Amino acid sequence: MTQKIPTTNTKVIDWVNEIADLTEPEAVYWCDGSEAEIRAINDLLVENKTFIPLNPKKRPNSFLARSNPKDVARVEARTFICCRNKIDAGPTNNWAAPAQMKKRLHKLLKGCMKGRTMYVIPFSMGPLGSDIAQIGIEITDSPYVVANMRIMTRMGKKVWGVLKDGDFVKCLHSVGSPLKKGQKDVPWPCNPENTYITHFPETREIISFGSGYGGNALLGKKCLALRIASTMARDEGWLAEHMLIVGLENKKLHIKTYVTAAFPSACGKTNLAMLIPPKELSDWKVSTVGDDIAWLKPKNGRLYAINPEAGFFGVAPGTSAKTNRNAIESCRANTIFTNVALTDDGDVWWEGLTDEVPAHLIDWQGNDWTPQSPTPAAHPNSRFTAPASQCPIIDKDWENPAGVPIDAFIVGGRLATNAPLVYQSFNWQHGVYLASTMGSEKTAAAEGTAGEIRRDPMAMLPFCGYNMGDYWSHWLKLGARLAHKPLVFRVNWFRKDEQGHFMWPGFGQNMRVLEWIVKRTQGLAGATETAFGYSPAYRDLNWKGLQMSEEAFRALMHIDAELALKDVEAQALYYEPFQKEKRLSAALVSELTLLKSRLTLIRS
Ligand code: TSX
Ligand code: MN
Repeated sequence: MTQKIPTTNTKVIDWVNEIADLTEPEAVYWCDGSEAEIRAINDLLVENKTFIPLNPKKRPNSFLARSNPKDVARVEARTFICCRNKIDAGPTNNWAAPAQMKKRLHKLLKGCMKGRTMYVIPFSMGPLGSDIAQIGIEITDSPYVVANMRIMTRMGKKVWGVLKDGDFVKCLHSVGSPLKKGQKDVPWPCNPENTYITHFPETREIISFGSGYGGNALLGKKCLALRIASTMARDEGWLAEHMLIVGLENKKLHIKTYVTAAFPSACGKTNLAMLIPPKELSDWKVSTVGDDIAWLKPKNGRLYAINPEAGFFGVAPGTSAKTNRNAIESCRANTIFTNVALTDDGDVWWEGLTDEVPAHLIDWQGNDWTPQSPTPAAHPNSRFTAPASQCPIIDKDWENPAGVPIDAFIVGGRLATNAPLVYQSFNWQHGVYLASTMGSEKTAAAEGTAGEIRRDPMAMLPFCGYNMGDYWSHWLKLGARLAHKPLVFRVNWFRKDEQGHFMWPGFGQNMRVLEWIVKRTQGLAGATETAFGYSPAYRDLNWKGLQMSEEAFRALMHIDAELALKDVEAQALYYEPFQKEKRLSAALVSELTLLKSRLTLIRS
């Protein structure tokens, strides 16, 4: 079938021709985003055994994919920022010189799509035509990527009308597994030995080779919307952040505000984005704008945020009707599941989905599984790809091209000791300091000493496309110029007592913390000055329907000055590489000095 080329943009046409000449695919297909197209792609994936159709009575129009066991997650060791000067990638990124990396990739890409179809996917990150949105074009030899990109982005022919003869982010992806004449394909082609996830921020290009999984392959997400977009945002004066966006409304109080939140992995970000308040707090309505990425632009002295994505690529294990009913509803149909288990009646299952474990399953590697099996049925990083529009509490303005106004930034981590439930920064500068030092405790002994904090500044450690020190300076400068700065809050749902029990019930009960945060933005809630920031007193939180004594709350909020001073020393060490490179703002050094003096004054 010969297609009419759907664009007159010569930059697109020249690039597509150049890549086709280099990679030598059997055919080139321009995606239009139509229903007929996705039906044909799904049929092809079923025929290739990449997709197993699920029971249409249980899970309409949904599919299960099983990846190669060597291709199950993002590969940070193989992820590169390729800018001219190494120092501009900073001490937290892998760096390669652009010309050298291009040379290496050129060798790998030569003929790499032989025997495959090359798909051209036009997509918009953000509502089509929004002035906060960006257009990308992904070239890929993976139909699985096409099916996922159709859920995760606004994909299809409408993009050409918005792009016209404008610029776009070039996203080139190959599974790196060419087929010889007559060679039978495998369900999950990939090339783990030669995987490279590379970013060229100066020319706004992404080249990804060898992996078909998640952020390695769906290039609109981590590669474009975070790594490339963060450098665009630095250059153009906005923010591209690894944050959920949530609407919080209380009709009785005549409040509707939006907040964003950054957390490292395994803190329940998607759960917070879709939180269901306990019944005693049912005058609050929570609505989801996004669960992973926020693009924020200043306008009239305020920050307005859009969710650049159109779907959820959520971690399946641990997601249940109890922990996140809205996520479960979101993937009831029209969903791609990757690396979860298959039930005997053609549905999906994963650890934590139900209290009762099925007596028999097919595990993520296609093997028989019973509750006695030594390995999990679903891979710990197994995923659902579901349309955001299917979320029961999706915000009415989630596709508003103007974005939603943001009143607060929440940052947090997973800390067992000496990290209070919630506190507010003294000001913007102090808030940037709090976000720059956030992180989670290392758990496995293999990853270092338990109790040690793995810093994940703004949850951007693997996703910032430039020097992290410069990124902090960008935050400081951008906020300083805002007339209406979002308030910054640090939270921790994971404090444990001496017996190792969680001290805070978490989940829906976090609404009490969100209520205090929203009321702070409106000047409606009290706080007390502590060494860490402004903290709620017992009387400042709404306790209706939750039994927690003042004593228990005090323990949850307690600051041990001695332990905190040890952490100040650790933070100074953590800042050192940025300081050596002269990329650390004096403002952050000052914040550390001020915290140290506050703690010294209260040390007994
Ligand atoms: O997602 C979580 N959130 C945020 C919810 C909006 N999780 C799940 C772990 C991360 C994937 C949590 N786990 C949270 C939380 O607030 N808190 C905890 C810790 C915890 C676990 C179990 C209980 C309490 C706290 N169980 C009981 O209290 C009975
Ligand atoms: Mn994420």
